[in-house]
Amino acid sequence: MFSSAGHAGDVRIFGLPSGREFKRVPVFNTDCMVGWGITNESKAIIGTDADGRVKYNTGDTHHIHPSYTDGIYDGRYLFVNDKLNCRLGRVRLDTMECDRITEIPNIQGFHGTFPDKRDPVNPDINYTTRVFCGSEFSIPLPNFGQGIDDEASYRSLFSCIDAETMDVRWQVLIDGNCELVASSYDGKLAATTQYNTEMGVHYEDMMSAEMDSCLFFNIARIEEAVKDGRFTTYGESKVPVVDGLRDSNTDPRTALTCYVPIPKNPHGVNISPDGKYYACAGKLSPTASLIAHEKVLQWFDGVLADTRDAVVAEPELGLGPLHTAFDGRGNAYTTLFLDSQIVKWSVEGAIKFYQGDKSVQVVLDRLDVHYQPGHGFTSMGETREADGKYLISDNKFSKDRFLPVGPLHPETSQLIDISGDKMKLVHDNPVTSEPHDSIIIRRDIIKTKQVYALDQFPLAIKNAKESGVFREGKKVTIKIASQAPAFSLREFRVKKGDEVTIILTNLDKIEDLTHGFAIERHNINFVVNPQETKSVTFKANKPGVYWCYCTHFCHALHMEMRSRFIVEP
Ligand code: CUK
Ligand code: CUA
Ligand code: CA
Repeated sequence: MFSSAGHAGDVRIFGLPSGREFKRVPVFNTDCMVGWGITNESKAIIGTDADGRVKYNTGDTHHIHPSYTDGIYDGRYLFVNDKLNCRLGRVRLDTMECDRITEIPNIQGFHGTFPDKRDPVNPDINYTTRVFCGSEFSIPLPNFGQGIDDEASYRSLFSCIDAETMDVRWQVLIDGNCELVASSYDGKLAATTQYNTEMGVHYEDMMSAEMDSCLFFNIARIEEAVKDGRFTTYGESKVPVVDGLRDSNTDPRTALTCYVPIPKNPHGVNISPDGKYYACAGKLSPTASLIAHEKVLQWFDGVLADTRDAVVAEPELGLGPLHTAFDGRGNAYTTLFLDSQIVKWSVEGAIKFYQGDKSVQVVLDRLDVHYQPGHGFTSMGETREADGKYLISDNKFSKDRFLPVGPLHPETSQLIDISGDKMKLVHDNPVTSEPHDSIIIRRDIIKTKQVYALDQFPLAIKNAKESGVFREGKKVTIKIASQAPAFSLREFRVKKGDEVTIILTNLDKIEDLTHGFAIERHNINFVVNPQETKSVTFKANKPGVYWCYCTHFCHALHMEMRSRFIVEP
């Protein structure tokens, strides 16, 4: 299970069904264990300001989704959003490390994200090439001080990022906002729920209308418009922005967007594993709305007159419905925030009921969870191979459920067996705030590299004999190697005022033999895995002797694994 960690800014990896946590992968946060945000290599990925400092060291991840091939996770990438600083991060699944971060222009509140599942026009491309990103907060465009009080002109954009290059490909100007995002299995559509079709600035305005929307994007048409030059740009951004506003898209045969009305401040949009339906939870309405993929396509073909007719069911489920997951056997599981429940319901049953057959039992089971669930998700549930084994309810409150640990409580992650007719709660975990959204991947899909290869690192030294202190004016480069239980240099000397770059290569080849490198009173701390190279750059300002030591327990002589960094006055 891979979880986005909310305002902690990282990604977490758990084993199931035990719920044991294996690893945290820093992405938008700073992590002094591995040195994320400290090493030059990680800073280059995160992005730096003119002074070489990390541009943002905060983040708020909400959604995490892996790349697909043929409707199934392919083990290449994980994509994770940062709502706070509008960035998309990419984690390589072979090393479980973040390798790219892209900042999206022209938006605020980047919330929902989902990779596409195949190309809308080229049938040979059956894997993820784009990532869709929705922005929740509307702002003046461009946002450099004009239009502050003209709130009616604030707008949100829907963005598309290239999954390989991580460049922002295009954006769509819309009415209302974006919240969650989904992508269709045939690649043709992306969807986002909109709770603020009112385009209110204050919460009472945002909930004034009875109906909001699920908004659909016709990907092939949008890319056609970009190709034809039918776009604008804002401020310094070069990203093409096409017009997806309501009034500009009233002719279905040319429309880029389709607004399907649903009640009320909807939350969550999830597509069923057969690719047929989008389930949107009502949040302020006790219902979920089921929208048929085929009917939305019919509207774009000019065959379906009223967009509301794309809704094929709207079952009443309970209070505060947020997110829906599927088991691949025709059942849906919706989290009820206010009722603190998971409700299991039949998709076909709900459709028949909506068509008028009131004898059908729509709701099949209810299970109390502890307490107030946000996301619920099933094993492989967002793929064609939904296996119907497990559902996890990530609950926002634990209250009195675990040993008290002070005013900040852990949250509760609950494992539910959904293989039978009745849901069964089988395990509970306290989790550090906050696993926001997660996905459960079958383990055979993940194939990791357990040891690096030195030739991946241009700065690596191949042999301890290449170690040394290399001076060019006031710039000093220290090349050093780690090999248990010693660093290749017992000491290295620089002069006060030098700019020092330390390049550390771990020459140990054995799996799991990681070393750390920390310098007393210099705010430097990172690890190098076997056959990996990392570097740090800093100013030597304080004359003296500073011990460098290995922080990662590596050997019986781990404590003795040290070197002296000497700054001459
Ligand atoms: S949103 Cu938080 S519970 Cu950001 Cu995924 Cu629904
Ligand atoms: Cu090397 Cu501890
Ligand atoms: Ca609303």
